[in-house]
Amino acid sequence: KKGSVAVIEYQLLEVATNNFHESNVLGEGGRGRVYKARFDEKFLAAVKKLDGGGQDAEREFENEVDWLVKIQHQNIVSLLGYCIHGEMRLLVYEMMQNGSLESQLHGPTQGSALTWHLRMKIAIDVARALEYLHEHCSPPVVHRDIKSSNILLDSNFNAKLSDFGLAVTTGAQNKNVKLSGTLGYVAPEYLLEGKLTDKSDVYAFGVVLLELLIGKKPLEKMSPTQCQSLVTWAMPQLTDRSKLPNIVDPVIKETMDLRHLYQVAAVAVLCIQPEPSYRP
Ligand code: ACK
Repeated sequence: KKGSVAVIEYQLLEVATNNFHESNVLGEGGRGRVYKARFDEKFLAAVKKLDGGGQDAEREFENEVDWLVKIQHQNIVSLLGYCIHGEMRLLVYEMMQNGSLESQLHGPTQGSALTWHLRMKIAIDVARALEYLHEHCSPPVVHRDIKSSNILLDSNFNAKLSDFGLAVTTGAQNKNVKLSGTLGYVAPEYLLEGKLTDKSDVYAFGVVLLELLIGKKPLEKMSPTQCQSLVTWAMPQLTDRSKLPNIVDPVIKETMDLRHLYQVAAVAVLCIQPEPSYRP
């Protein structure tokens, strides 16, 4: 046992996932497949089997275990156990029956299960997880990869934050941290200047809020250079209230501090197709 997280025998996981059979695949993530595991009649869990991804993958596996041993919160997915078996790295999580927010919003059901009330509740759940990481952890923890595919929903649609492979604490050592995250969610000051603070998560959370509101995905197929030039292009345009995209509510447009609007609008520009005049 490490903290309250169990070290689980590989053979047990083979049985629980029916030898990692295709029929038990819950989905595919950036670092590997996730399988449904049945330990007995009542107890289900999700097992992430990491692809052998070299040093980066190994570092992310260790980071994920180290953080989730320390961090426990009702809006953060619980790590129940992990397993190291030769080259194999397995992470065992509580089962989140309704999958990711991304698959709910952009999958075949196109968000039809998500009422406005639920969307609001999901936003509050994620905000609670971030409040915990930024305000109650000492030193504060920056997740660095807030996005809809890392927000999981349980059988009652309670939202929990997952994937702490890239999480870091704020502080001096961040100077050498490699630029990472997901394009479309990465804060402009981090992308352009490498400046990382807990506000980078807040920016990404803003993108998630817009996804919840408008049901569209941010522009994730852009190259880093395209994304960077889009952000650089967007910034000066957004210092003028009258140029703000129509998605911003007129009352908010009039009353909100322009610096905040500027940030909201920058997110909106990243989420919605750029104007035809823009050429990356
Ligand atoms: O969107 P999904 O259905 O929900 O597909 C992805 C896939 O695995 C890769 O991340 C699903 N997934 C991840 N963790 C869990 C979990 N703890 N419980 C249930 N499904 C999960 C995710």
